[in-house]
Amino acid sequence: SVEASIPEPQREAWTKNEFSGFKNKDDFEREVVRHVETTLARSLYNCDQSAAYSASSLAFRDRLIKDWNKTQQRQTFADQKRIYYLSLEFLMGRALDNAMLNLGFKDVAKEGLAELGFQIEDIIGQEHDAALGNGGLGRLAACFLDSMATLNFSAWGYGLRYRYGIFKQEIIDGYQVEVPDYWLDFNPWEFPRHDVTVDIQFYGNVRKGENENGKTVSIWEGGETVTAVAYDVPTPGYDTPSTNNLRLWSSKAASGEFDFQKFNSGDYESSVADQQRAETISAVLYPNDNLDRGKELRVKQQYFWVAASLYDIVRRFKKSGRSWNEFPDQVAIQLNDTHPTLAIVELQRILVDVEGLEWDEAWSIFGYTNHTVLPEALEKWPVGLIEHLLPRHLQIIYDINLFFLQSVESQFPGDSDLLTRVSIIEESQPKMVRMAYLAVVGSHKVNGVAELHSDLIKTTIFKDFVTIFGEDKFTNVTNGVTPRRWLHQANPRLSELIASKVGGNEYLKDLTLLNKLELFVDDKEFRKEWAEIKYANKVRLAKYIKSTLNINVNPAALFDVQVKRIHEYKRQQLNIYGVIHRYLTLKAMGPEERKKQQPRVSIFGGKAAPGYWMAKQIIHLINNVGSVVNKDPDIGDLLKVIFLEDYNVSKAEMIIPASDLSEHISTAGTEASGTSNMKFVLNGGLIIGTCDGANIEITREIGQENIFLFGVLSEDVEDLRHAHASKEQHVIDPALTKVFEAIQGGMFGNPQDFNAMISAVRDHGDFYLVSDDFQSYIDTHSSVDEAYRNQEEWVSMCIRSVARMGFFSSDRCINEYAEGIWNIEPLAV
Ligand code: B1H
Ligand code: IMP
Repeated sequence: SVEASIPEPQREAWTKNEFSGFKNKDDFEREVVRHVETTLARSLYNCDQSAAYSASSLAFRDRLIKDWNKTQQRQTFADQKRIYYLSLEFLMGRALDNAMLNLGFKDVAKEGLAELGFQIEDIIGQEHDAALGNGGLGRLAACFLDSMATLNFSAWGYGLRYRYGIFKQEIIDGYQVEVPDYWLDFNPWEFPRHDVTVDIQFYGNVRKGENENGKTVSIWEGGETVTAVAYDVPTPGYDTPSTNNLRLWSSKAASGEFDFQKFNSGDYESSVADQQRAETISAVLYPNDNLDRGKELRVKQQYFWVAASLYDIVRRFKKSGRSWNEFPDQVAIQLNDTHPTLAIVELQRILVDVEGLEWDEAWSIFGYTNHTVLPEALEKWPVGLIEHLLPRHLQIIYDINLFFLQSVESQFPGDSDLLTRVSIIEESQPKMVRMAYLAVVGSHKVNGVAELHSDLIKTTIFKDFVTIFGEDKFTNVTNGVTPRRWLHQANPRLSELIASKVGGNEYLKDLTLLNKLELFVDDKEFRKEWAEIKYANKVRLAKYIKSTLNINVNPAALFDVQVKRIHEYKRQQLNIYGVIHRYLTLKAMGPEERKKQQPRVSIFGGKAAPGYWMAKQIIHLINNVGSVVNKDPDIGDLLKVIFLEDYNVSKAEMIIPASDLSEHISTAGTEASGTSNMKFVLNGGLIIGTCDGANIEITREIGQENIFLFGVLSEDVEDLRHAHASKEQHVIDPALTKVFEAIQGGMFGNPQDFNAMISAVRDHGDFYLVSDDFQSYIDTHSSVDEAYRNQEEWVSMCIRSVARMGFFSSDRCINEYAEGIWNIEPLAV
C-alpha cells in the first residue's frame, strides 16, 4: 500500500512532529500573533483590521490544510471512485466566515479577536469575495462543493484561476460602469502548486505515425504550448474533517518555450510578449450570464482547463496501477453545462492516440447538466476555428458524429431530416459544432435543474435525442442551496432560533428537520422573536443603504427585493414598470387615501453583461425612477426605489435575510431553476413569482397559499408570441400604456434613453410577454399589500414556508447525483 512505502522510523519522525493547529482561544491568539509578527512582519502597533484579517485567515488556513492533507490521504488509501465536478465558474464568496463555521470555531475566534482588540464582523468584512462566476450557475457549483465535502464524498472541483473575476459594478449618473476586479493581491485561501503543471498544446498539425508500441496512431505535433499551473483551494465540509480540493488552473508560458532562442537572438521584448499571451488564457472570466459570444479566447480557456484537468484525473487514476477497463468504476465527471464538453473529445484522444486503445466509447463516465434553453446561450463553435486551434479534436468530433449518425440511420432508416436535425455539425455557413449535442451524445446521463426545465429540454432542444436514446438518459435534479452559508452564516440569529426549536444544529445537515417548526406556528412568543429577527435584518440593510446611498428607508416598510443578473428574461423591466405604476397611483390619490397605503421599499441589484445594451437601459431606468420618487415630498416613506451597487455573494448574504418579498418573475419557461428563490424563502421571506423553474416546486412544497403566483403558463407562451408577431402593432395593457406615457412624457429623464425598452414591447412583439403579464402582476402586488397588513398571519406564512423548505438543500441534490448519475458512495471518516 501507499502507507507501507515509507519506512517505519521515518513515518514516526513525521507523525511526532505533526502540526496540530489551534484547539482553543489561547492557541488561536498565539497563531494570529505569530502570523502578524512573522508572516506579515508587523506588530501590535501596526496591526490594522486588514492585517488581523490576514493573520486570522492564515491561522484558519493552516488548520484547513491539515484537514485537507488528511482527507487527501484518506481518499488515496481508500482508492474509491471519485467525482470530478468541472465548472468554468465557482462563485465562492468569502472563505473566512465559512471556514470558522464549518470547523466549529467561530466562537473561539470571536473571543480571541476581541481580546486582541477586534470585532469579528469587521474582520470578516475585510475579505474580498472570490467572484469567479457570473450568477446562479457559478454559485450552484460552490454550494455543491460545500455539500460534497459535508457529505464526505471524494470529490474534486476543477476550474480556472482567473486573474480577474466578475467585474466590479459602479453606478455613475445612473449608468453601470465596469471596473476590473483584481482580487489576487492577497489570497490566503489558495496554495500554488508549482510542482503540479501540465503542458497544453494548441494549433499544429496531425499526421499518422507509430507510437512506442509500433501501433499506427494519429500524432498531433507542432503548434504552441502553454503551461497550466495548479492552485489548490481547500473546501471544508460542515461538522466533518473532510476538506476537499478545488483545483484551479492558471496559465503561463511553457518553460521550454520561453525565451532562450529569442533571448539569444536579442529579441527579449517578444519573448516577454509570448509570456503575456500565455497568461491571457486565464486572465479574465467572461462576464456573460446566459449568453454565448463565440469568442476564440473562450474556447482556448475551455480546452486549456479541460485538458489540464483530464491529464490530472488520468494521472491520479494511473497511480493506482489499475487497468483501463476499471476507469469508469473509479472516475465520474460532471460537466457543468456545455462549457467543458471538449473533455469528452480530449478523453477519446488520450485513450486512442496516447494510450493506443481501440475506439471504445468510454463515455459512461460523463454526466451533463443543462442549465438553460435560451437559444442565445447554447454554445456553438465554427468548425474552422476548432480545426485551426485543435486539429485532432475536430477529427475526433467528426468520428463521434459519424458513429452516432450511423447508429441513428440504422435505427431510423431513410430519415434524412432527422439526421440533419441531430447532427453534431450544423450545416450552416459557416459550419458549426453544436456543443450541447456533443455533450448529449457523449454523456450517459443528461439532467436539467428543475422539473419544468427538465421536461422542457426533453420536448424542445433535445426532443430528437429522447427519440433516439430513450427517456432514461434524461433526468431531473432540482437545484438546491447550502443551508450552512445561506442560513447559518447569512442569518445567524434566525439559525439560532430555529436550532432552539428543532433540536439543535443537526438540521443544518438534514434540512428536512425544519418541518418541526410547524409545531410552533401558533406560539405567539416564537412568532414575535421571528419577526424581531427579520426586523433587525432590515435595520441592518437600511443602515447599509443609508451609508452607501445616503437614502433613508423605513425598516417598517415592506422590503420588496429583486437581486439577480439583469436580463430581459428575468424581467426587471416588469418590476420597474410596476413601480412606476404604483408611483402614478399614489400620486393620483388624495392625502387621506394615500395614508392608508402600504409603505414599500423596492430594492434592485445585479450586474448587466458589459455588452448587453438593453440590460444597461433597464439599470438606467431603475436609477432614474429612484431619483424622482425618492425625493418626492408627496410620497415620503410610501415608496422608495433603491439600486444597490455591485451585487455579489457577500451582499446577497446581507440582503436576502432582510427581504419580506422577493421577485422571481421570469417569463414562464425561461428561468431554468433559479436558486435565490430558495434562499429567500429559507430566510423567512415570501415570493412573488411566475410559474417557472423551481418556483413551481417551491409552491408544491410550501403550499400555494404561501406564495404569490401570477402570469401566463409556459405552455401558453409560444402561442402568445405567435399572436403578437402576426400583428402590426400589438395592443398593450392599458395600465402599462399609462406607464409608458409617463416615461415618454419625460417624467424620468430623457425619454429617448428608454425608447428601445418601450419599443421592445410595443413594436417588436413583446417577446418576454411584459404586457401580457402586467395586469396580473400589479393585481398580485395588491394582494401582497393586503396580506402584509395582517402581520401575525404574514409571519405564520413565513414560518410554515421555512418549515417546508427541507427539500431545497444542496445536500439532497448531491445525494441524487451520487445515486442516479455518479454511482458513488461517501467515504467513511
Ligand atoms: C444558468 C447559465 C449560463 N443557465 C452561459 N445558464 C454562461 C450560461 O458564460 N456563459 O456562457 C454562463 C451562465 N446560467 C443558470 O443556472 C440559470 O439561468 C438558472 O435558472 C439556474 O438556477 C442556474 C443554476 O442551475
Ligand atoms: P438567481 O438568478 O436570482 O437565482 O441567482 C442565483 C444566485 O447567484 C444568487 O442567489 C447569488 O448567490 C448569485 N448571484 C446572482 N447574481 C449575482 C451577481 O451578479 N454577482 C454575484 N452573485 C450573483
